[in-house]
Amino acid sequence: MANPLYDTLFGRHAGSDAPFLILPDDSEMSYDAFLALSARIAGHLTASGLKPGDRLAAQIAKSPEALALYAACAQAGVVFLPLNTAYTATELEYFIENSGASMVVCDPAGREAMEGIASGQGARVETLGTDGGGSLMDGAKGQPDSFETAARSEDDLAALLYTSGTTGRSKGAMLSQKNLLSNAEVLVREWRFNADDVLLHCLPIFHTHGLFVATNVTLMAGGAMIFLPKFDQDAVMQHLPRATAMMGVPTFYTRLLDDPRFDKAATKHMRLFTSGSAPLLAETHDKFRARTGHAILERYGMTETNMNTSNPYDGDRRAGTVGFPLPGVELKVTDPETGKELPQGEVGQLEVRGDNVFQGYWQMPEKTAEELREDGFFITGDLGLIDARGYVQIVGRGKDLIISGGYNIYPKEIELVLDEQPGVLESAVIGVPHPDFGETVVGVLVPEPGKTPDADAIMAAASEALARFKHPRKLIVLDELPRNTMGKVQKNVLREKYGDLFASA
Ligand code: MLC
Ligand code: AMP
Repeated sequence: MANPLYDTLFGRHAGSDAPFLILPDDSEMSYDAFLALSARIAGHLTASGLKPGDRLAAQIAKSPEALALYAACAQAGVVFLPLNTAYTATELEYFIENSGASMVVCDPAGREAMEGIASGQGARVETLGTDGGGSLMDGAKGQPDSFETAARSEDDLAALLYTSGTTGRSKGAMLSQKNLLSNAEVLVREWRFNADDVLLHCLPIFHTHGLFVATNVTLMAGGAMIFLPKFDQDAVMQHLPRATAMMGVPTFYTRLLDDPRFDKAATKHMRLFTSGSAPLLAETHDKFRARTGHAILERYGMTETNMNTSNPYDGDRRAGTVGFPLPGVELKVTDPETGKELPQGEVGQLEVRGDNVFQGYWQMPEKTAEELREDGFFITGDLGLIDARGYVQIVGRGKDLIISGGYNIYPKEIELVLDEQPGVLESAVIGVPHPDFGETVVGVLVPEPGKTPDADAIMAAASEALARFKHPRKLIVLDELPRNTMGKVQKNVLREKYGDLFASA
Protein backbone atom coordinates (compact mmCIF):
# COMPACT_ATOMS: atom_id res chain seq x y z
CA MET A 1 0.00 0.00 0.00
CA ALA A 2 1.20 3.51 -0.67
CA ASN A 3 3.32 5.23 1.94
CA PRO A 4 5.29 8.03 0.24
CA LEU A 5 7.88 8.48 3.00
CA TYR A 6 8.73 4.82 3.31
CA ASP A 7 8.50 4.07 -0.41
CA THR A 8 10.59 7.04 -1.53
CA LEU A 9 13.33 6.92 1.06
CA PHE A 10 13.55 3.27 1.98
CA GLY A 11 11.35 0.86 0.01
CA ARG A 12 12.82 1.60 -3.37
CA HIS A 13 16.19 0.27 -2.21
CA ALA A 14 14.73 -3.21 -1.61
CA GLY A 15 17.04 -5.88 -2.96
CA SER A 16 19.99 -3.47 -3.29
CA ASP A 17 23.28 -4.75 -1.97
CA ALA A 18 24.88 -1.32 -2.31
CA PRO A 19 26.36 -0.09 0.98
CA PHE A 20 24.13 2.21 3.06
CA LEU A 21 26.01 2.41 6.35
CA ILE A 22 29.77 2.26 6.78
CA LEU A 23 30.49 1.68 10.47
CA PRO A 24 33.43 2.86 12.61
CA ASP A 25 35.21 -0.51 12.17
CA ASP A 26 34.83 -0.13 8.36
CA SER A 27 32.25 -2.92 8.17
CA GLU A 28 29.30 -2.18 5.91
CA MET A 29 25.56 -2.63 6.08
CA SER A 30 23.85 -2.85 2.70
CA TYR A 31 20.54 -1.20 1.92
CA ASP A 32 18.92 -4.61 1.80
CA ALA A 33 20.26 -5.66 5.20
CA PHE A 34 19.13 -2.33 6.67
CA LEU A 35 15.62 -2.79 5.24
CA ALA A 36 15.40 -6.32 6.62
CA LEU A 37 16.44 -5.01 10.05
CA SER A 38 13.87 -2.22 9.97
CA ALA A 39 11.14 -4.60 8.73
CA ARG A 40 11.78 -6.88 11.73
CA ILE A 41 11.53 -3.91 14.07
CA ALA A 42 8.33 -2.75 12.32
CA GLY A 43 6.94 -6.26 12.81
CA HIS A 44 7.70 -6.07 16.50
CA LEU A 45 6.17 -2.60 16.89
CA THR A 46 2.95 -3.78 15.27
CA ALA A 47 2.92 -7.03 17.26
CA SER A 48 3.24 -4.86 20.38
CA GLY A 49 0.03 -3.09 19.47
CA LEU A 50 1.30 0.10 17.83
CA LYS A 51 -0.97 1.46 15.13
CA PRO A 52 -0.47 4.07 12.41
CA GLY A 53 -0.58 7.53 13.96
CA ASP A 54 0.64 6.34 17.39
CA ARG A 55 3.73 8.08 18.74
CA LEU A 56 6.96 6.27 19.60
CA ALA A 57 9.45 8.24 21.71
CA ALA A 58 13.10 7.18 21.55
CA GLN A 59 15.97 8.31 23.74
CA ILE A 60 18.73 6.08 22.45
CA ALA A 61 22.36 6.20 21.39
CA LYS A 62 23.20 6.59 17.72
CA SER A 63 23.54 3.16 16.09
CA PRO A 64 22.37 1.39 12.90
CA GLU A 65 19.52 -0.12 14.94
CA ALA A 66 18.48 3.35 16.17
CA LEU A 67 18.31 4.54 12.57
CA ALA A 68 16.41 1.39 11.60
CA LEU A 69 13.86 2.30 14.27
CA TYR A 70 13.17 5.52 12.31
CA ALA A 71 12.68 3.46 9.13
CA ALA A 72 10.49 0.97 11.02
CA CYS A 73 8.26 3.77 12.26
CA ALA A 74 7.94 5.07 8.69
CA GLN A 75 6.99 1.60 7.47
CA ALA A 76 4.49 0.97 10.27
CA GLY A 77 3.03 4.49 9.96
CA VAL A 78 4.10 5.30 13.52
CA VAL A 79 5.07 8.89 14.35
CA PHE A 80 8.76 9.01 15.35
CA LEU A 81 9.70 11.18 18.32
CA PRO A 82 13.47 11.26 18.82
CA LEU A 83 14.85 12.75 22.04
CA ASN A 84 18.24 14.20 22.94
CA THR A 85 20.20 11.61 24.95
CA ALA A 86 21.20 14.40 27.36
CA TYR A 87 17.65 15.05 28.59
CA THR A 88 17.01 14.39 32.28
CA ALA A 89 14.08 12.38 33.70
CA THR A 90 12.30 15.64 34.51
CA GLU A 91 12.52 16.77 30.90
CA LEU A 92 11.50 13.37 29.54
CA GLU A 93 8.42 13.18 31.67
CA TYR A 94 6.98 16.22 29.91
CA PHE A 95 7.69 14.98 26.37
CA ILE A 96 6.23 11.57 27.01
CA GLU A 97 3.14 12.88 28.69
CA ASN A 98 2.56 15.70 26.22
CA SER A 99 2.98 13.49 23.14
CA GLY A 100 0.86 10.67 24.57
CA ALA A 101 3.50 8.23 23.32
CA SER A 102 2.37 4.58 23.23
CA MET A 103 5.91 3.27 23.34
CA VAL A 104 9.17 4.60 24.72
CA VAL A 105 12.52 3.14 23.70
CA CYS A 106 15.45 3.90 26.01
CA ASP A 107 18.89 2.64 26.95
CA PRO A 108 18.77 -0.59 29.03
CA ALA A 109 20.41 1.25 31.95
CA GLY A 110 17.52 3.71 32.05
CA ARG A 111 14.70 1.16 31.92
CA GLU A 112 13.60 1.36 35.53
CA ALA A 113 13.47 5.15 35.61
CA MET A 114 11.68 5.20 32.27
CA GLU A 115 9.09 2.71 33.48
CA GLY A 116 8.35 5.02 36.37
CA ILE A 117 7.73 7.84 33.90
CA ALA A 118 5.87 5.85 31.25
CA SER A 119 3.63 3.75 33.47
CA GLY A 120 1.47 6.75 34.37
CA GLN A 121 0.05 6.77 30.89
CA GLY A 122 0.31 3.12 29.97
CA ALA A 123 3.20 3.53 27.54
CA ARG A 124 5.17 0.36 26.89
CA VAL A 125 8.93 0.57 27.52
CA GLU A 126 11.48 -1.17 25.30
CA THR A 127 15.26 -0.92 25.40
CA LEU A 128 17.94 -0.46 22.79
CA GLY A 129 21.58 -0.26 23.87
CA THR A 130 24.60 1.34 22.24
CA ASP A 131 25.65 -2.10 20.98
CA GLY A 132 22.27 -2.71 19.33
CA GLY A 133 21.10 -5.11 22.09
CA GLY A 134 18.02 -4.83 24.30
CA SER A 135 14.39 -5.86 24.41
CA LEU A 136 13.48 -4.09 21.16
CA MET A 137 15.92 -6.22 19.19
CA ASP A 138 14.99 -9.36 21.14
CA GLY A 139 11.41 -8.81 20.02
CA ALA A 140 12.46 -7.99 16.46
CA LYS A 141 14.49 -11.21 16.20
CA GLY A 142 11.34 -13.28 16.02
CA GLN A 143 9.86 -11.21 13.19
CA PRO A 144 10.17 -11.79 9.42
CA ASP A 145 12.54 -9.80 7.18
CA SER A 146 9.67 -8.20 5.36
CA PHE A 147 6.72 -6.17 6.58
CA GLU A 148 3.55 -5.03 4.88
CA THR A 149 3.97 -1.27 4.70
CA ALA A 150 1.17 0.69 6.37
CA ALA A 151 -0.78 2.95 4.03
CA ARG A 152 -0.12 6.62 4.69
CA SER A 153 -0.55 9.82 2.76
CA GLU A 154 1.76 12.80 2.31
CA ASP A 155 -0.18 14.81 4.84
CA ASP A 156 0.11 12.20 7.56
CA LEU A 157 2.55 12.88 10.38
CA ALA A 158 6.01 11.38 10.04
CA ALA A 159 7.66 12.85 13.13
CA LEU A 160 7.13 14.93 16.21
CA LEU A 161 10.21 16.96 17.19
CA TYR A 162 10.12 18.98 20.38
CA THR A 163 11.58 22.46 20.41
CA SER A 164 11.69 24.67 23.45
CA GLY A 165 9.98 28.02 23.46
CA THR A 166 10.35 31.49 24.88
CA THR A 167 7.82 30.66 27.61
CA GLY A 168 9.95 27.74 28.78
CA ARG A 169 7.42 25.16 27.62
CA SER A 170 8.48 22.78 24.84
CA LYS A 171 6.29 22.36 21.79
CA GLY A 172 6.07 19.32 19.53
CA ALA A 173 6.57 20.36 15.91
CA MET A 174 4.34 18.18 13.70
CA LEU A 175 6.23 17.22 10.56
CA SER A 176 4.34 15.56 7.75
CA GLN A 177 5.68 13.14 5.17
CA LYS A 178 5.42 15.94 2.62
CA ASN A 179 7.46 18.33 4.78
CA LEU A 180 10.34 15.84 4.89
CA LEU A 181 10.15 14.54 1.34
CA SER A 182 9.84 17.91 -0.39
CA ASN A 183 12.87 19.23 1.47
CA ALA A 184 15.04 16.16 0.86
CA GLU A 185 14.20 16.27 -2.84
CA VAL A 186 15.24 19.91 -3.14
CA LEU A 187 18.47 19.42 -1.18
CA VAL A 188 19.53 16.40 -3.25
CA ARG A 189 19.16 18.50 -6.38
CA GLU A 190 20.65 21.71 -5.01
CA TRP A 191 23.64 20.01 -3.43
CA ARG A 192 24.10 17.47 -6.28
CA PHE A 193 23.87 14.35 -4.14
CA ASN A 194 24.04 11.04 -6.02
CA ALA A 195 24.51 7.33 -5.47
CA ASP A 196 28.32 7.68 -5.48
CA ASP A 197 28.28 10.00 -2.51
CA VAL A 198 29.64 8.92 0.85
CA LEU A 199 28.55 11.30 3.59
CA LEU A 200 30.64 11.56 6.75
CA HIS A 201 27.84 11.50 9.35
CA CYS A 202 28.87 12.52 12.86
CA LEU A 203 25.81 14.53 13.89
CA PRO A 204 23.34 13.27 16.45
CA ILE A 205 20.22 11.65 14.92
CA PHE A 206 17.67 13.19 17.29
CA HIS A 207 17.51 16.53 15.45
CA THR A 208 16.53 17.81 12.03
CA HIS A 209 20.13 18.21 10.89
CA GLY A 210 21.41 14.67 11.46
CA LEU A 211 18.11 12.82 11.04
CA PHE A 212 16.47 14.57 8.12
CA VAL A 213 18.99 16.74 6.29
CA ALA A 214 21.84 14.24 6.38
CA THR A 215 19.99 10.92 6.41
CA ASN A 216 17.04 11.66 4.13
CA VAL A 217 19.28 13.28 1.52
CA THR A 218 21.59 10.24 1.49
CA LEU A 219 18.63 7.84 1.28
CA MET A 220 17.00 9.77 -1.52
CA ALA A 221 20.24 9.87 -3.50
CA GLY A 222 20.98 6.19 -2.80
CA GLY A 223 24.42 7.03 -1.41
CA ALA A 224 26.24 5.75 1.66
CA MET A 225 26.99 7.24 5.07
CA ILE A 226 30.03 6.74 7.27
CA PHE A 227 27.99 6.49 10.44
CA LEU A 228 30.05 7.62 13.44
CA PRO A 229 28.52 7.61 16.94
CA LYS A 230 29.47 11.26 17.51
CA PHE A 231 31.81 13.99 16.36
CA ASP A 232 35.37 13.04 17.25
CA GLN A 233 38.34 14.60 15.49
CA ASP A 234 40.45 11.44 15.36
CA ALA A 235 37.57 9.41 13.94
CA VAL A 236 36.84 12.13 11.39
CA MET A 237 40.47 12.19 10.28
CA GLN A 238 40.51 8.39 10.06
CA HIS A 239 37.38 8.13 7.91
CA LEU A 240 37.71 11.30 5.86
CA PRO A 241 39.62 9.65 2.97
CA ARG A 242 36.56 7.56 2.07
CA ALA A 243 34.05 10.43 2.25
CA THR A 244 32.88 12.76 -0.49
CA ALA A 245 30.78 15.12 1.65
CA MET A 246 30.35 16.21 5.26
CA MET A 247 27.58 18.10 7.05
CA GLY A 248 28.23 19.82 10.34
CA VAL A 249 27.54 22.53 12.86
CA PRO A 250 30.13 25.35 13.08
CA THR A 251 31.77 23.76 16.16
CA PHE A 252 32.82 20.78 13.98
CA TYR A 253 34.66 23.09 11.63
CA THR A 254 36.34 25.26 14.28
CA ARG A 255 37.53 22.07 16.00
CA LEU A 256 38.86 20.68 12.72
CA LEU A 257 40.66 23.94 12.02
CA ASP A 258 42.44 23.52 15.36
CA ASP A 259 43.82 20.21 14.09
CA PRO A 260 47.01 20.56 12.01
CA ARG A 261 46.24 17.25 10.22
CA PHE A 262 43.19 18.88 8.63
CA ASP A 263 44.61 20.50 5.52
CA LYS A 264 44.42 20.68 1.72
CA ALA A 265 45.80 17.20 1.22
CA ALA A 266 43.38 15.61 3.70
CA THR A 267 40.35 17.21 2.01
CA LYS A 268 41.45 17.24 -1.62
CA HIS A 269 39.01 14.49 -2.63
CA MET A 270 35.98 16.04 -0.87
CA ARG A 271 33.30 17.68 -2.99
CA LEU A 272 31.21 19.37 -0.30
CA PHE A 273 31.23 20.64 3.28
CA THR A 274 27.95 22.14 4.54
CA SER A 275 27.28 24.05 7.75
CA GLY A 276 24.14 25.01 9.62
CA SER A 277 22.09 24.98 12.84
CA ALA A 278 24.07 27.95 14.14
CA PRO A 279 25.83 30.93 12.57
CA LEU A 280 29.14 30.17 10.91
CA LEU A 281 31.50 33.08 11.55
CA ALA A 282 32.82 34.68 8.35
CA GLU A 283 36.24 34.28 9.96
CA THR A 284 35.75 30.48 10.16
CA HIS A 285 34.57 30.37 6.53
CA ASP A 286 37.63 32.32 5.38
CA LYS A 287 40.07 30.32 7.48
CA PHE A 288 38.58 27.07 6.20
CA ARG A 289 38.91 28.21 2.61
CA ALA A 290 42.49 29.34 3.08
CA ARG A 291 43.42 26.05 4.78
CA THR A 292 41.60 23.56 2.56
CA GLY A 293 40.60 25.36 -0.61
CA HIS A 294 36.94 24.49 0.11
CA ALA A 295 34.22 27.11 0.59
CA ILE A 296 31.85 25.77 3.26
CA LEU A 297 28.29 25.87 1.93
CA GLU A 298 26.16 27.47 4.65
CA ARG A 299 22.44 26.88 4.82
CA TYR A 300 19.68 27.93 7.22
CA GLY A 301 16.90 25.85 8.69
CA MET A 302 14.78 25.08 11.71
CA THR A 303 12.99 22.16 13.30
CA GLU A 304 9.63 23.62 12.23
CA THR A 305 10.62 24.27 8.62
CA ASN A 306 13.42 21.91 7.65
CA MET A 307 15.82 23.85 5.38
CA ASN A 308 14.82 27.30 4.14
CA THR A 309 17.81 28.79 2.36
CA SER A 310 21.14 27.65 0.99
CA ASN A 311 24.21 29.15 -0.55
CA PRO A 312 24.65 28.01 -4.14
CA TYR A 313 26.47 24.81 -5.10
CA ASP A 314 27.77 26.50 -8.22
CA GLY A 315 28.55 30.14 -7.75
CA ASP A 316 29.55 32.35 -4.92
CA ARG A 317 29.17 30.86 -1.42
CA ARG A 318 29.24 34.07 0.53
CA ALA A 319 30.64 34.09 4.05
CA GLY A 320 28.24 35.55 6.62
CA THR A 321 25.17 34.75 4.51
CA VAL A 322 22.85 31.76 4.35
CA GLY A 323 22.29 32.05 0.61
CA PHE A 324 19.03 32.09 -1.31
CA PRO A 325 15.57 30.73 -0.49
CA LEU A 326 15.46 27.11 -1.71
CA PRO A 327 13.23 26.31 -4.69
CA GLY A 328 9.66 26.00 -3.42
CA VAL A 329 10.38 28.10 -0.32
CA GLU A 330 9.09 31.67 -0.18
CA LEU A 331 10.93 33.96 2.22
CA LYS A 332 10.05 37.51 3.18
CA VAL A 333 11.34 40.05 5.68
CA THR A 334 8.59 41.72 7.68
CA ASP A 335 8.13 44.42 10.28
CA PRO A 336 7.79 42.62 13.64
CA GLU A 337 5.14 45.14 14.78
CA THR A 338 2.88 45.23 11.73
CA GLY A 339 3.76 42.04 9.87
CA LYS A 340 4.09 44.09 6.66
CA GLU A 341 6.79 43.16 4.18
CA LEU A 342 9.85 45.43 4.31
CA PRO A 343 11.83 46.77 1.35
CA GLN A 344 14.91 44.85 0.24
CA GLY A 345 17.91 45.61 2.44
CA GLU A 346 15.98 46.39 5.60
CA VAL A 347 16.26 44.23 8.72
CA GLY A 348 13.10 42.54 9.94
CA GLN A 349 11.74 39.17 10.99
CA LEU A 350 12.14 36.31 8.54
CA GLU A 351 8.97 34.51 7.49
CA VAL A 352 8.85 31.41 5.30
CA ARG A 353 6.20 29.45 3.43
CA GLY A 354 6.34 26.23 1.44
CA ASP A 355 5.86 22.46 1.54
CA ASN A 356 8.75 22.41 4.02
CA VAL A 357 6.77 24.23 6.73
CA PHE A 358 5.35 22.06 9.51
CA GLN A 359 1.66 21.52 10.30
CA GLY A 360 1.71 23.22 13.69
CA TYR A 361 2.49 22.41 17.33
CA TRP A 362 1.07 19.21 18.77
CA GLN A 363 -2.16 19.97 20.61
CA MET A 364 -1.28 23.66 21.00
CA PRO A 365 -3.53 25.53 18.57
CA GLU A 366 -2.96 28.86 20.28
CA LYS A 367 0.85 28.54 20.04
CA THR A 368 0.51 27.47 16.43
CA ALA A 369 -1.65 30.52 15.67
CA GLU A 370 0.99 32.83 17.20
CA GLU A 371 3.70 31.67 14.83
CA LEU A 372 2.03 30.17 11.77
CA ARG A 373 -0.09 32.68 9.87
CA GLU A 374 -3.33 31.68 8.22
CA ASP A 375 -1.78 32.33 4.81
CA GLY A 376 0.88 29.68 5.55
CA PHE A 377 3.82 31.96 6.44
CA PHE A 378 5.75 30.82 9.51
CA ILE A 379 7.33 33.50 11.69
CA THR A 380 10.79 32.10 12.34
CA GLY A 381 11.83 34.43 15.16
CA ASP A 382 15.08 35.10 13.31
CA LEU A 383 16.01 38.62 12.25
CA GLY A 384 17.61 39.23 8.90
CA LEU A 385 17.71 40.98 5.56
CA ILE A 386 18.00 40.20 1.89
CA ASP A 387 21.06 41.90 0.44
CA ALA A 388 21.39 43.56 -2.97
CA ARG A 389 22.41 40.26 -4.59
CA GLY A 390 19.49 38.37 -3.09
CA TYR A 391 21.47 36.55 -0.38
CA VAL A 392 19.75 36.21 2.99
CA GLN A 393 21.73 37.39 5.99
CA ILE A 394 20.73 36.50 9.54
CA VAL A 395 21.64 39.41 11.77
CA GLY A 396 20.09 38.36 15.07
CA ARG A 397 17.16 36.74 16.80
CA GLY A 398 13.85 38.22 17.80
CA LYS A 399 13.37 35.21 20.08
CA ASP A 400 15.31 34.87 23.30
CA LEU A 401 17.40 31.89 22.27
CA ILE A 402 20.96 30.69 22.85
CA ILE A 403 22.57 28.27 20.38
CA SER A 404 25.41 26.32 21.97
CA GLY A 405 27.29 23.89 19.72
CA GLY A 406 24.18 23.66 17.52
CA TYR A 407 21.79 22.92 20.41
CA ASN A 408 19.01 25.38 21.09
CA ILE A 409 18.62 26.60 24.64
CA TYR A 410 15.74 28.82 25.70
CA PRO A 411 16.80 31.02 28.66
CA LYS A 412 13.30 30.99 30.15
CA GLU A 413 13.55 27.28 30.86
CA ILE A 414 16.71 27.85 32.92
CA GLU A 415 15.40 31.01 34.58
CA LEU A 416 12.39 29.07 35.85
CA VAL A 417 14.75 26.63 37.59
CA LEU A 418 17.06 29.35 38.96
CA ASP A 419 14.16 31.46 40.26
CA GLU A 420 12.96 28.56 42.41
CA GLN A 421 16.24 28.20 44.28
CA PRO A 422 16.52 29.30 47.91
CA GLY A 423 17.89 32.81 48.28
CA VAL A 424 17.25 33.75 44.64
CA LEU A 425 14.91 36.66 44.04
CA GLU A 426 15.12 36.60 40.26
CA SER A 427 17.44 35.66 37.43
CA ALA A 428 18.33 36.39 33.83
CA VAL A 429 20.02 33.86 31.59
CA ILE A 430 22.06 35.08 28.65
CA GLY A 431 24.23 33.64 25.88
CA VAL A 432 27.75 34.97 25.51
CA PRO A 433 30.34 34.23 22.80
CA HIS A 434 32.31 31.02 23.31
CA PRO A 435 35.23 29.95 21.10
CA ASP A 436 34.17 26.27 20.91
CA PHE A 437 30.37 26.28 21.24
CA GLY A 438 29.74 29.62 19.48
CA GLU A 439 27.68 30.75 22.45
CA THR A 440 27.43 29.51 26.00
CA VAL A 441 25.07 29.97 28.95
CA VAL A 442 25.61 32.48 31.77
CA GLY A 443 23.17 32.84 34.67
CA VAL A 444 22.81 36.21 36.38
CA LEU A 445 21.22 36.02 39.84
CA VAL A 446 19.73 38.63 42.11
CA PRO A 447 19.65 37.42 45.75
CA GLU A 448 16.71 37.94 48.08
CA PRO A 449 17.51 40.78 50.51
CA GLY A 450 20.11 39.68 53.05
CA LYS A 451 20.58 36.22 51.46
CA THR A 452 23.59 34.69 49.73
CA PRO A 453 22.62 32.06 47.15
CA ASP A 454 24.61 28.82 47.35
CA ALA A 455 26.11 28.41 43.85
CA ASP A 456 26.91 24.70 44.32
CA ALA A 457 23.39 23.89 45.48
CA ILE A 458 21.98 25.86 42.56
CA MET A 459 24.13 23.97 40.05
CA ALA A 460 23.09 20.66 41.66
CA ALA A 461 19.44 21.63 41.26
CA ALA A 462 20.05 22.59 37.64
CA SER A 463 21.62 19.15 37.03
CA GLU A 464 18.49 17.43 38.31
CA ALA A 465 16.19 19.43 36.10
CA LEU A 466 18.10 20.26 32.94
CA ALA A 467 20.26 18.51 30.37
CA ARG A 468 23.97 19.18 30.82
CA PHE A 469 24.27 21.34 27.69
CA LYS A 470 21.76 23.81 29.19
CA HIS A 471 23.67 24.33 32.46
CA PRO A 472 25.05 27.80 33.10
CA ARG A 473 28.82 27.68 32.65
CA LYS A 474 29.04 30.62 35.01
CA LEU A 475 26.80 32.18 37.67
CA ILE A 476 27.07 35.90 38.40
CA VAL A 477 25.42 37.62 41.36
CA LEU A 478 24.16 41.21 40.94
CA ASP A 479 22.20 43.49 43.27
CA GLU A 480 19.68 44.14 40.53
CA LEU A 481 19.05 43.43 36.87
CA PRO A 482 19.30 46.29 34.35
CA ARG A 483 15.80 47.28 33.22
CA ASN A 484 14.38 49.73 30.71
CA THR A 485 11.72 52.29 31.56
CA MET A 486 9.02 49.68 30.89
CA GLY A 487 10.60 47.43 33.52
CA LYS A 488 11.83 44.88 30.95
CA VAL A 489 15.18 43.25 31.70
CA GLN A 490 17.83 44.56 29.31
CA LYS A 491 19.60 41.36 28.38
CA ASN A 492 21.58 43.23 25.73
CA VAL A 493 23.24 45.23 28.52
CA LEU A 494 24.17 42.02 30.32
CA ARG A 495 25.41 40.39 27.10
CA GLU A 496 27.64 43.37 26.46
CA LYS A 497 28.93 43.48 30.02
CA TYR A 498 29.80 39.77 30.14
CA GLY A 499 30.64 39.29 26.44
CA ASP A 500 34.33 38.62 27.15
CA LEU A 501 33.90 36.05 29.92
CA PHE A 502 35.01 33.14 27.72
CA ALA A 503 37.20 35.07 25.28
CA SER A 504 40.26 33.07 26.30
CA ALA A 505 38.51 29.75 27.08
C1 MLC B 1 28.09 18.66 24.74
N1 MLC B 1 28.15 19.49 25.80
C2 MLC B 1 27.69 20.68 25.46
C3 MLC B 1 27.30 20.56 24.11
N2 MLC B 1 27.56 19.30 23.71
N3 MLC B 1 27.55 21.83 26.14
C4 MLC B 1 27.04 22.88 25.51
N4 MLC B 1 26.64 22.82 24.21
C5 MLC B 1 26.76 21.69 23.50
N5 MLC B 1 26.35 21.62 22.23
C6 MLC B 1 28.66 19.25 27.15
C7 MLC B 1 29.07 17.84 27.42
O1 MLC B 1 28.01 17.21 28.07
C8 MLC B 1 30.29 18.02 28.30
O2 MLC B 1 29.90 18.24 29.60
C9 MLC B 1 30.91 19.28 27.84
O3 MLC B 1 29.84 20.01 27.22
C10 MLC B 1 32.00 19.16 26.84
O4 MLC B 1 31.75 18.05 26.02
P1 MLC B 1 32.51 17.79 24.66
O5 MLC B 1 33.10 16.41 24.73
O6 MLC B 1 33.38 18.90 24.28
O7 MLC B 1 31.27 17.80 23.71
P2 MLC B 1 31.01 16.85 22.55
O8 MLC B 1 30.47 15.57 23.05
O9 MLC B 1 32.21 16.82 21.68
O10 MLC B 1 29.80 17.60 21.82
C11 MLC B 1 29.95 18.85 21.23
C12 MLC B 1 29.31 18.77 19.85
C13 MLC B 1 27.86 18.26 20.03
C14 MLC B 1 29.34 20.15 19.23
C15 MLC B 1 30.09 17.81 18.97
O11 MLC B 1 27.18 19.11 20.91
C16 MLC B 1 27.13 18.14 18.73
O12 MLC B 1 27.24 17.15 18.01
N6 MLC B 1 26.33 19.16 18.38
C17 MLC B 1 25.48 19.14 17.18
C18 MLC B 1 24.10 19.59 17.53
C19 MLC B 1 23.14 19.42 16.35
O13 MLC B 1 23.11 18.43 15.65
N7 MLC B 1 22.27 20.41 16.15
C20 MLC B 1 21.29 20.38 15.06
C21 MLC B 1 19.94 20.89 15.56
S1 MLC B 1 18.81 20.94 14.19
P3 MLC B 1 30.93 18.09 30.84
O14 MLC B 1 30.07 17.54 31.91
O15 MLC B 1 32.02 17.17 30.42
O16 MLC B 1 31.41 19.48 31.11
C22 MLC B 1 18.71 22.59 13.77
C23 MLC B 1 18.06 22.95 12.48
C24 MLC B 1 19.13 23.21 11.48
O17 MLC B 1 19.25 23.41 14.44
O18 MLC B 1 19.15 24.27 10.86
O19 MLC B 1 19.97 22.33 11.33
P1 AMP C 1 16.20 24.47 15.89
O1 AMP C 1 14.95 25.05 16.49
O2 AMP C 1 17.02 23.66 16.80
O3 AMP C 1 15.86 23.76 14.68
O4 AMP C 1 17.11 25.70 15.50
C1 AMP C 1 16.74 26.60 14.52
C2 AMP C 1 17.45 27.90 14.68
O5 AMP C 1 18.84 27.74 14.45
C3 AMP C 1 17.00 28.92 13.67
O6 AMP C 1 15.80 29.55 14.01
C4 AMP C 1 18.19 29.86 13.65
O7 AMP C 1 18.11 30.78 14.73
C5 AMP C 1 19.36 28.93 13.89
N1 AMP C 1 20.08 28.61 12.64
C6 AMP C 1 20.00 27.52 11.85
N2 AMP C 1 20.86 27.60 10.81
C7 AMP C 1 21.50 28.79 10.95
C8 AMP C 1 22.53 29.47 10.21
N3 AMP C 1 23.08 28.94 9.13
N4 AMP C 1 22.91 30.68 10.65
C9 AMP C 1 22.37 31.25 11.75
N5 AMP C 1 21.44 30.64 12.50
C10 AMP C 1 21.00 29.43 12.11
